[in-house]
Amino acid sequence: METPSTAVAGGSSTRWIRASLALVATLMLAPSAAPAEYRFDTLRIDQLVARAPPPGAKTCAVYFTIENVGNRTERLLRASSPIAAGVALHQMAQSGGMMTMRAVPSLEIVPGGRVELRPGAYHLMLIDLKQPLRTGDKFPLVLTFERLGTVTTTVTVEDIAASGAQR
Ligand SMILES: [Cu+2]
Repeated sequence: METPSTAVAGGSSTRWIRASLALVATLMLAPSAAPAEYRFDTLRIDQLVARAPPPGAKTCAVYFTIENVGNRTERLLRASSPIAAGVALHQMAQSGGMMTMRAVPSLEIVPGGRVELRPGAYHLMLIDLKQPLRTGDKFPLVLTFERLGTVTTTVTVEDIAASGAQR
């Protein structure tokens, strides 16, 4: 089977199960310093980082970018991680001069589009962390897309400065 590189264009017919396995294999060979970058069929997912939570915190924000190089709209439907009881998709927004956070049912990535999950905007939020997270730690994050199915990624914990009311 073809070994998808994390940065190079792959065949659009790659089945998601095989892609997931190959991505895991690729990841283990990747240098440990840089955040992982994934090519998942017609999606590019990169800069997967989590903000190091303060000691005792039970939540943790996760950021990354998704680019859709295909010609059909894709949606991120849900996410999960073995280190948290749940993972929610949130959006920060200005409301009456205050930053508020609200749950979003799904995240749409249009053809040719690029969505950034970043401080002050969209993010995934790990809820009820089962273990403390420190800068440099890595953990699995499973992303489920409407068309392509499920991909397992690895998130690196970084010391990211807070922005707005983001916790
Ligand atoms: Cu949040």
